[in-house]
Amino acid sequence: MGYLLDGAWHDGAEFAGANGEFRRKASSFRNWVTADGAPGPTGEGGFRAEAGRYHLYVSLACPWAHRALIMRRRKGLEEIVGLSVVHWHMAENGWTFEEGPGVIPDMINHARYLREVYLAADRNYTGRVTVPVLWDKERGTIVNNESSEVIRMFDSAFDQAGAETGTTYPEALRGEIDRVNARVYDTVNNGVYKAGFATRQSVYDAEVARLFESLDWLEARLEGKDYLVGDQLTEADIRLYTTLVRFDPVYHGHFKCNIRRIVDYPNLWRYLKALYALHGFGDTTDLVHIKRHYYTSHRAINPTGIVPVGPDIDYS
Ligand SMILES: N[C@@H](CCC(=O)N[C@@H](CS)C(=O)NCC(=O)O)C(=O)O
Repeated sequence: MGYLLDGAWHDGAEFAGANGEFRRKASSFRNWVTADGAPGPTGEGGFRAEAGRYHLYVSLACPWAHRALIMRRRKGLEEIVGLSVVHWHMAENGWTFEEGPGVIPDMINHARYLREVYLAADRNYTGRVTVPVLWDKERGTIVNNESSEVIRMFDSAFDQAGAETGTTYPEALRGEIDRVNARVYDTVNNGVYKAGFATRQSVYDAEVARLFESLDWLEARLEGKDYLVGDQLTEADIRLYTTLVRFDPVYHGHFKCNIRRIVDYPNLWRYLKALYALHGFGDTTDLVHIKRHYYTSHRAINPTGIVPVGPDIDYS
């Protein structure tokens, strides 16, 4: 755990704000790969979608990076966008490429620590060194390190560069997808972190209450339905999936989100199992990296680093 300040690495975590709440800092590289290289919604242009030009850095443990991994597989981008996978253990040096099962070393920047990739893009970088990272081999820089934007690029920018067609962000459903995403992001995807890293009882109590209100709302929403928005798989499902699949194995115990488990919700459990079975979902879910990462990396909330054996869950 640590961060870069003017290009220098500092060990230590500043999770809590003054009131004991967890604050997630905004991502800092916000350019977009587009079909023709025109600027996207933010940042500068010059990042045209091309096979072989871009490289994705992920952790298999991280729910934000997992979104990008699902989209990369589902859009048939595995031959088009390269991949490196960090080691699950994030300690005093942040994410590393230490050898281990499932780790894919960095053959692009030959980094030992992920921070070297950030420094290759900006040698005076200040901020957290997070995954996912989308790297441009041609310009030698980070295009974007915000997962919600990386999945939008993967969804459409590469369609003429050899990707599978089909979108998870169809025009007619965008308003509804955005509304669902907003609540799910704040109270579920990030909600589990806000509960887990709270350092005051009242903050934890409030965040857990908000999280379970949203899970109850999702449970009702999925009654008689296979997907969150419309009757097709959308980005909203991908964004919810990566939190749901980590919930019972990690967030329920490690982050103390334990009013109910996902298996206790008939609709959410049916929905989670159905998504798990789809191409790109279960086959990108690595419960070994997931459990080891959380339980061994967050020593402030699990000082022994012991990884629990259970729960015994069969997602298939
Ligand atoms: N807003 C970012 C968040 C990414 C993020 O926080 N990733 C975590 C792993 S789950 C990370 O790399 N944390 C390292 C750190 O904060 O030092 C996104 O969605 O892409």
